[in-house]
Amino acid sequence: MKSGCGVSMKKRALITGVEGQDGYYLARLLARKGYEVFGVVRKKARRSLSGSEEAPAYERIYADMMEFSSLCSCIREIRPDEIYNLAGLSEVPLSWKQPIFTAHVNALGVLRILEAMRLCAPEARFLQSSTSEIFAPSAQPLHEGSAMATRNPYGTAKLYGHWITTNYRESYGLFACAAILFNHESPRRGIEFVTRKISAAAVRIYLGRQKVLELGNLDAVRDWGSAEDYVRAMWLMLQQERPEDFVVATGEPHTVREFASAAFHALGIDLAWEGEGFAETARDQRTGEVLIRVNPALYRFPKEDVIVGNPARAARKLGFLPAHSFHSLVEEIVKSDLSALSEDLR
Ligand code: F7E
Repeated sequence: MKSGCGVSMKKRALITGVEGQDGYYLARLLARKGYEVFGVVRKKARRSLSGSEEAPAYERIYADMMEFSSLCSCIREIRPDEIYNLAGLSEVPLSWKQPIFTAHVNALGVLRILEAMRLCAPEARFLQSSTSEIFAPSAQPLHEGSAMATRNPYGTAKLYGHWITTNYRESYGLFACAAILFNHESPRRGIEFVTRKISAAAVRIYLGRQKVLELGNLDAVRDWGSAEDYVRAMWLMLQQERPEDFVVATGEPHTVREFASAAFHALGIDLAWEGEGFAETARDQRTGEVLIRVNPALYRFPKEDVIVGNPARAARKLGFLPAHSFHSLVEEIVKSDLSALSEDLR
């Protein structure tokens, strides 16, 4: 990008939800690409960074997804070239406990920021972080044209965010697109998601700090990719000539049971599964101790089906291929938990 007097200027990116998992990786990616990165945060930080903490790769800018005027001022001030909307509640079960908040942020929040962009920076490019939860369950891998139907307040609010992005693209001609992200994980994933829950518990069991891990539906199938990879797809989408939506997935189905086996295996523990349904358990093959059992209270209703994506279009049009395999991702998360917990115990 060039300024009026011909001096080369850095591109400017604005990220909402910058303090979450994806925000961390996206800000880091954009900073490495030479962008000036601005991260929307709601509150002033209460403490300064401790010596070992990494400095964020972005400058903080204060605004709130509930407050339209704050988003307008922030966009007017930054004049971003690219806006990445990652803000929102992301835990599906929590969206049942906070359905109204979920709708305010995950649905109307998208509308507020799109309106702010339309009024204050219509030339900017906009990416909505959409989700596989907008699709009707299907035995077939889900693609950009798959039928949409939601099962929970999270998915329903995200579906609004998805469609309003399409509406603003088609009716106002904004460069606005949605990355339809399937489950994506990293060492920075919250402990409430099943991948980090399994990894952290496996490490605690390995270190003798926990006896048993309780899980819900072991047969649930997910398409787990890497958050670090998926933010690269987001960036690629905003570098295209035309705004288009893309499924961002690996195309590989894995059950929760497989994830747990891989996580324990990364620590040298091989699991033997036995029993069925609520009575299923996993024992340490060497010691015979039960390490995993099912807790029916952790099942979700309505019962979920397989959620797997078809990443063909992103590979073909964006040249996007994930760098992590399923096993390298599991190992990365487990190793990170192992070093963090070993450090804490020192
Ligand atoms: O569940 C099953 C659970 O909570 C994955 C978010 O990023 O991805 C994420 O949503 C699966 C589900 O993620 C436990 O029933 C079994 O089938 O890690 P999760 P999620 O709900 O799929 C989508 C694409 C998003 O957009 C969301 O924002 O694992 N499961 N046992 C369990 N899940 C949890 N959390 N805990 C269990 O004990």
